[in-house]
Amino acid sequence: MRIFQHVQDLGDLRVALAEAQEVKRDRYQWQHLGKNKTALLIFFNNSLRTRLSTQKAAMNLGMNVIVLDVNQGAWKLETERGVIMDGDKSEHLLEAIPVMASYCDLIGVRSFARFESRKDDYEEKILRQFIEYSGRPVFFMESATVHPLQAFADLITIAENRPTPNPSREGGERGEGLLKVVMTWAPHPKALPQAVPNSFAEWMVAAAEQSLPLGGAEGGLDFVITHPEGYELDPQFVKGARVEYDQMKAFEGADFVYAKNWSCPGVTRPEDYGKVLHDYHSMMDWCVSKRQMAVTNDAAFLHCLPVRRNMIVTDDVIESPRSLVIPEAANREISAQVVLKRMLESL
Ligand code: SN0
Repeated sequence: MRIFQHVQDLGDLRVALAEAQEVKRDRYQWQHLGKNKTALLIFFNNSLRTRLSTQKAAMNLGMNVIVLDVNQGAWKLETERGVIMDGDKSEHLLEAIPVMASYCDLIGVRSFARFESRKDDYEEKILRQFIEYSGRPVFFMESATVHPLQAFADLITIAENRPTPNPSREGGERGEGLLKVVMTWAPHPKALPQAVPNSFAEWMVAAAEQSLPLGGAEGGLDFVITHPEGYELDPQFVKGARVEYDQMKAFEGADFVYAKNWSCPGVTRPEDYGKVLHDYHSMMDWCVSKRQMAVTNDAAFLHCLPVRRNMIVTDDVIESPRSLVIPEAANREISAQVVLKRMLESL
């Protein structure tokens, strides 16, 4: 694997999930693979889980790791070609990328949406330059539009925690024994990227398309997205996934609830790209609480973290035994290790 950006880069998800379980069985069995190989992790934005879990995954594989926080001590980087560099940026990405690449074998990059231009963000202007000018395999550690290491960890967590099939789950109101996964928008005071919901949708749609046996009696997946009007996600990620604007209706019978805030994707009104469309005080009904969880099928709760309590989710729901946020975060080490392992294998 030379690029890890989209679900397709991983190929057959059954194989990938089996590989994740093999990593869990003994995560130190490939120490030879990473010997004398170096992973460079570059962060243009803050990180806790991505930084630690990816570093741990690389160490599990016997790799050396270099972490660079671009904003803490590196030269400020210019990313636009053609500008006269008389401002605060001392170095151009076009020199920095090949230099950084010369010290490593694999590169991971975190660079969030900048919300200056929808086109630049959705064309992945920064990550494209790393792919083009580094000559190294590049994995996305949350880019402007995707967060695939998170979505892979989410899929692993869902597969591990799906309700065990039993005869009473089949047919009837549960449809064909489908596993119901609901992704809900929730309020937040700041404008957040769409990377996490884009990838989660992309991976759930792929899991449904590949008929992963996640439901009862080996049934598939019923994926529903719920959000206020105006927050429609880009069709390249949601494909034909069902959107239900009534949050309570969407939650009915859910087995998993995935909460996340995102700013306006600018699909219907490009001029609103990256905006918070309503004052969050008027949207607090969308905060996931016992009220919505009561109509689910005793759903498990997922969130990528960091999460703002009592904005996205109430204390009691995130602290309940049905909250999987900690095992979900722990699976970030596993998803990263599968990806790094595949990249090492194809060096
Ligand atoms: C990021 C996001 O894409 O939503 C990273 C999630 C993995 N989240 C934030 O930036 C949260 C910032 C905040 O102040 O709550």
